[in-house]
Amino acid sequence: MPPKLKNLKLEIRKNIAYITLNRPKHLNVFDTETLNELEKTLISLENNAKVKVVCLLSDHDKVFTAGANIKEMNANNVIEAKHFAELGHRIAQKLETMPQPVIVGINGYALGGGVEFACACDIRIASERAVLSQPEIDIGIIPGWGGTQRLARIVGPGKAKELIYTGKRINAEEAFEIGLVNMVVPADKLNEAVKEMAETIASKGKIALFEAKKAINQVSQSPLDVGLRFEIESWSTLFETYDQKEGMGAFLEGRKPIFKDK
Ligand code: DAK
Repeated sequence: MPPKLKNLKLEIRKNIAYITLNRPKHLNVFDTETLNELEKTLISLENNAKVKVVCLLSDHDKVFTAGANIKEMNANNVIEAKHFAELGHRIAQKLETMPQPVIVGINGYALGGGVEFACACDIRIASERAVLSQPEIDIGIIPGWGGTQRLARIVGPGKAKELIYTGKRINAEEAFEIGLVNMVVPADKLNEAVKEMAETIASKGKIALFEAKKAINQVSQSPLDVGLRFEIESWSTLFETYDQKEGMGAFLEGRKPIFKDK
């Protein structure tokens, strides 16, 4: 059963789940309530056999998210701060390791925790109006939901240090140049671009898709020899599947494959 949602919207269409951040009056800021909803939603989706791709979007035309709720954090005692930190970490971890590929569509500001969650997604698509920043240094902290680690793995330690030490904002074009986003599209085409990418991915066989995600995730978790061994194991298990036989058979017969996710 999908959870009851107040600060997010969830729609599932054609094997694709669309999660939309929906607190426009509060700049889609992540407070504990929203984080709890997001965690429950991701758990319900990872266990939903019909969902092949997950998309994360915003309903606000100027903001993906202004990040974690500074007012709430400022009032935290040590125990609450730890709970808040762990909750955010669990969500980033879930985005990164849930079986389905996750695509994030970034429109407007993506600040702090918003960039951290985006970095945990598989594919980042930005609108021309996107502005990304890790501004935590300006409020006396550092990124705390994996930002020092994932951002550095995506753009390299040098660029991550520049962004995190200065807290500077970069626009979509700069984010594309440093490899932080996969592509940049006009603002009014963002949701369509995310949907198109999601539909392309969802048209593939689910088992191979999920194995590809697991194998590529090894890059940040294992040395090369372990990752290569993982790929051999993963690759060969696919030869037990209907989709491998269908895919190769269809190629040899000169037709389009009809995958059955089994
Ligand atoms: N939290 C709480 N309130 C926020 C907020 C935020 N992140 N961002 C904006 N607001 C509030 C503003 O205070 C203002 O409130 P009122 O004055 O109306 O009561 C209202 O939203 C509208 O903001 P502005 O007046 O500033 O609106 P503008 O359109 O002029 O500017 C802006 C929009 C998003 C560019 C600007 O508000 C801004 O720069 N906001 C600051 C964003 C920021 O620094 N975000 C990073 C947050 S730090 C952790 C791990 C990770 C994290 C935290 C903890 N642990 C391990 C525990 C992550 C940290 C972050 O994300």
